[in-house]
Amino acid sequence: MKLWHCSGARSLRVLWAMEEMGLDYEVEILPFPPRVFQRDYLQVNSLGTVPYFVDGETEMTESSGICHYLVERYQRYDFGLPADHTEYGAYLNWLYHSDATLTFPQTIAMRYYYLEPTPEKQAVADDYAKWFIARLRRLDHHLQEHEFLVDGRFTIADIAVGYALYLGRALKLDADYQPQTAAYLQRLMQRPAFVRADEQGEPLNLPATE
Ligand SMILES: N[C@@H](CCC(=O)N[C@@H](CS)C(=O)NCC(=O)O)C(=O)O
Repeated sequence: MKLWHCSGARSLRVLWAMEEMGLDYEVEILPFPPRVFQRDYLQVNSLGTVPYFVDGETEMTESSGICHYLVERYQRYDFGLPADHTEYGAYLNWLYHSDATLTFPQTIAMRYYYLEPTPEKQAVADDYAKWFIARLRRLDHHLQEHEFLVDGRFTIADIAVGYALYLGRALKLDADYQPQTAAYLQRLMQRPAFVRADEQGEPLNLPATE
């Protein structure tokens, strides 16, 4: 299997999952954003986004979906839940929540704070940054009573949601995290597989906003 990755980007979900599972993989690290700095990448993935993932005939572009694929395809329920598990619905909900609800407003904030900053767009970025923090409400509440998202153990749901918290930190939105949420992110970042995944490539270096 092969992953196309940019340091700090959503492809980190996949790299982290492959490291946790001890899978044999190949990784190609690209500059961010690749559609600007590595134009020929568009011939590999016409979207120009990362992750891009290939495993035999399978090719995928959705970070949380690829983590789910790895659990199912390789029967790695040590990192996921089977469909007959009582918390299966909650598990899928966190997986979808991670990108559709949490990372979506973050990427708009990132785009307008850092990649295409203009005075008018600053207000849009501020608005989406606030939206992201508001959308943490369900997670904040859950973490008051639980160490992990489902089944009392670490799964790919923690990878998918944990990455959104990690990106929020890179975007300097973490001052508004609740204490239990900040502590959860710290615990996740101490996992050896996260450290191995995160140290691949140059750190994502966002310019100062002021
Ligand atoms: N929903 C996709 C989104 C992929 C995506 O937009 N990735 C961003 C990096 S976090 C990207 O490649 N942006 C570069 C660009 O838009 O040119 C996923 O979860 O993987």
